[in-house]
Amino acid sequence: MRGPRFTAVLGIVLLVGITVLFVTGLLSYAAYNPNLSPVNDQTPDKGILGFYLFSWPTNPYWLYRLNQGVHVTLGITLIPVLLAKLWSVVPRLFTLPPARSLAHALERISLLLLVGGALFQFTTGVLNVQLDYVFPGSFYTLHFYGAWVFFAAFVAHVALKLPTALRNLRRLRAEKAEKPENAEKPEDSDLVTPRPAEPTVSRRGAFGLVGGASLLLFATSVGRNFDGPLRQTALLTPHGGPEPGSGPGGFQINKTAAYAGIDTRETTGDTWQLVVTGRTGDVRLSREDLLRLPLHSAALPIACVEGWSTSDQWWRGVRLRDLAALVGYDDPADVLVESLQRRGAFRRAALRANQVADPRSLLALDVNGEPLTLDHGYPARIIVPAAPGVLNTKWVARMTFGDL
Ligand SMILES: Nc1nc2c(c(=O)[nH]1)N[C@H]1C(S)=C(S)[C@@H](COP(=O)(O)O)O[C@H]1N2
Ligand SMILES: [Mo]
Repeated sequence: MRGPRFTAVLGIVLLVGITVLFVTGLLSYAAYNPNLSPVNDQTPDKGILGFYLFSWPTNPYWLYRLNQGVHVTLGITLIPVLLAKLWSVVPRLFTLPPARSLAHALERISLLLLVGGALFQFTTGVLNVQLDYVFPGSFYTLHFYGAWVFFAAFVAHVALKLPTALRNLRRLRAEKAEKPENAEKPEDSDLVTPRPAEPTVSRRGAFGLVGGASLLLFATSVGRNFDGPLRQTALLTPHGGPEPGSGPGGFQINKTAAYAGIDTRETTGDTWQLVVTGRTGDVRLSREDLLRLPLHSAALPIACVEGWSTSDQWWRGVRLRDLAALVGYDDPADVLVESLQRRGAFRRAALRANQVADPRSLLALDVNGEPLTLDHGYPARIIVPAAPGVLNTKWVARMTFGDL
């Protein structure tokens, strides 16, 4: 069963899959506005690795939901393929002599980065999806640098191996066409175990096992991208947070107010005030004041880096560009949004001018026809089309417009 055909097929699946993971991963990184220093940037020393960064667009409004859904769901689905591929090449690990030439030695060292990188990326990714922040340092930093190391080794590996994989597949197909009985003959390759035990499963059976395992993982995680009964099918990747319940606020809650340490006394009518700062100084607004400004609605999802997202929710509130205009920015300006929250990672986030300018970008006061629930950010939260959930700051206390 172990042999060039098995390895080549799995390798080509991974070639396509990992390339998609890398591209969606880089896009996800760009979506965080990591150039809006210092708040959004966890990797200030990225140097040329940030060469491709661009202003993340606000169209189509489901862009991040799709990108991150593909990144996380595909990553989970590829786990059995990755493990099977590693298993299929285990004999290579023990080839003697360990290095036949300098080129061979370099190739084997690159495998360390390739295999180590793959295990590192898949492990940190899965842990993040499961909210298990057991690793030292920021997930963001580890997964970003890990991706570059892994992908560099991956590119080198593909350049070295793709011709062999394609040649093997072509040769095997030709042999099978000539003499069908050859298809079941042992193949001649150092991937083949010299003294194999009696096979207990056919190669087709092995592909079925890998594909079936992938399908099972897919079916038990894709539901994270939807609300309602579909979400219940995400058995393997529960969010672990509180059940959002039903009603207008009945969609996924990331961090509850209690978890974020929000003091409810600070959110009440007489205490809470939004401070908006800009060219013309400070403006203070109560929730009542905000409700008297022109209100607009937008149907937008929340889409988290962890790969879960909600369907579109109806948000109503004040346009960010109207708030910018209140403090002297009729032209687009960036904004730093700060929460009431005092501790924790997501208490502030910066948005770019193009995000502020979009008429659907709101400081939301209501959702689905009711005032925001405390867990969804009452008295006011940010909602921006196509942006990652982490930029949608909850329990907003202060907004500072200007060039960031
Ligand atoms: N103040 C504050 N805002 C926050 C967060 C937070 O922990 N604190 N979490 C962010 C993240 S990571 C996401 S995905 C969304 C989730 O919004 P929801 O809980 O309403 O679904 O809120 C964002 N806003
Ligand atoms: Mo998130």
